[in-house]
Amino acid sequence: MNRTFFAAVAAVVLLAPIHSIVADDDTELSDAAKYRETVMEAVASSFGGFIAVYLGKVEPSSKDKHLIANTRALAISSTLIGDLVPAGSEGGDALPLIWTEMDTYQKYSQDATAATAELARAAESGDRAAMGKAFKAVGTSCKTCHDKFREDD
Ligand code: ASC
Repeated sequence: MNRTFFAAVAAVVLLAPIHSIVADDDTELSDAAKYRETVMEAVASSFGGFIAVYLGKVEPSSKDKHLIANTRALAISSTLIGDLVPAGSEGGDALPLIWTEMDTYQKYSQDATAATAELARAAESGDRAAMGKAFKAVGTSCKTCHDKFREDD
């Protein structure tokens, strides 16, 4: 295998995960729907990062730093949820009900903003019990909205 070919294969392999997030395989989706998925992936990733550290599945050298950074990222990306459903962005896993019950969607998005901000505050305080309580509230917020507005997996 010559060097250029090897470099080309390596580039494809390394870039594949980024491509799968930025450009959905479903070419029917509008850019706005793809953007919704990109932001929701960021929300899920930072929540997942917090959970992995909080539950001790990983033990980074500075545990507090990871709890704080993941929950700050989560709180920031969650502030975008209310803006992810403009007219014309229907599709993907988002159920059409969002656009007929927009007030409820917006209320849930505000709940997510509040719950994730509380989790970030709990992480910054270092209080494990407060983190546990806020963690549950964030999970409930995700689930409440998904049960009503997201297509079942
Ligand atoms: C996640 C994720 C969700 C929520 C949900 C909580 O990490 O991707 O959709 O948590 O499972 O109930």
